[in-house]
Amino acid sequence: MRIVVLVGGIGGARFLMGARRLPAEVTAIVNTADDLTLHGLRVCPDLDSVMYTLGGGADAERGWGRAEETWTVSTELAAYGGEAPWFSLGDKDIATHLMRTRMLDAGYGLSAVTEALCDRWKPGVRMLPMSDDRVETHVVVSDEDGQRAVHFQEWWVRHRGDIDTHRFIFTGAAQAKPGPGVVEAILAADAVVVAPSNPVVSIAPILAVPRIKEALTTTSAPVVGVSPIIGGAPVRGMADRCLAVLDTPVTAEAVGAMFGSRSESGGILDGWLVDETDAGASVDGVTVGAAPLWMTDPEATEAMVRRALELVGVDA
Ligand code: GDP
Ligand code: FO1
Ligand code: CA
Repeated sequence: MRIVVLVGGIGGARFLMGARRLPAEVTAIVNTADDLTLHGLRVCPDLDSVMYTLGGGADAERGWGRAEETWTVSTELAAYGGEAPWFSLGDKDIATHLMRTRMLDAGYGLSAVTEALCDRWKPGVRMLPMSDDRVETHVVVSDEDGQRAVHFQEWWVRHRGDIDTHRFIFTGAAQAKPGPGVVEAILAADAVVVAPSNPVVSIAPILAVPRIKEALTTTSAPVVGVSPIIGGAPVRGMADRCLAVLDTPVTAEAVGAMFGSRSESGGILDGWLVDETDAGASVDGVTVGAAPLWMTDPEATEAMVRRALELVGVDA
């Protein structure tokens, strides 16, 4: 059994903690549009959240970066006035970015670099960046300085999304090729699952790579999504602020409709799993089911993955 899971960072990582318990080969296609270059280092927050979480090295409380982290480099940079004061890299984390940047500079693709980093972390799933090409989410905002585009991390971390926001742009996505193995994995899958990741800034950038979207619409595997919205709110993070930018209601039903029906509306879904609280939700052309969607531990999450697969007739 081959399962492909589309994921962002921490929500995606938690979901994979359950998915990897199934007797299946799991391939994660990971968002790379949060990535940035800082102090000359290439930083890939969603890839690292997944790799550290599945590898047992993540700071579970913070949701990003390493456990038992120290901040010496960051403090020293600040003493020079050279720190982006709203975005700090931990010392242990910096080693990852040094290794990644060194390999990228030597000419390896991000997928090859990720595979090499995973030799250490052994995440137990195959981790594929959505693309080896550079794709970055930029956000068009306005304030007293006028209208401009800022990097996603500046919008998310510095402004906490609390700024007049017009739209998200997935710079480079339209020209980006899927990463090596991505299309092949989708076409060879027995099921494709959209994790309960942020639909606007984690899943949408993956879908913005044209040949990934095309593979999702043409694969013979069913595609089932799991809602990150429970009872009208995201479980954590700022998906509500992101959805507001698109004028999309913060409901499981509206997010399902946003992804849309594969058979009827040029969307990607055959099935959509919502929390029991949201039972009764309906999405045109999509089979909607309800189950407990709180990822309290890997066992509960495994049960949730199984329910998602059952919804589209796949028995794991
Ligand atoms: P990020 O890239 O680190 O922001 O993480 P993701 O995009 O992968 O996931 C963020 C989303 O995970 C948020 O919108 C949350 O609502 C969702 N999420 C986190 N924990 C849970 C949970 O226990 N259940 C469900 N259904 N969604 C969750
Ligand atoms: N989030 C913060 O809120 N503040 C930070 O200083 C910060 C640093 C950081 C460094 C490396 C990394 O991989 C992630 C980091 N994050 C930080 C999290 C990240 O910006 C976002 O949560 C994600 O990109 C949203 O998925
Ligand atoms: Ca993310």
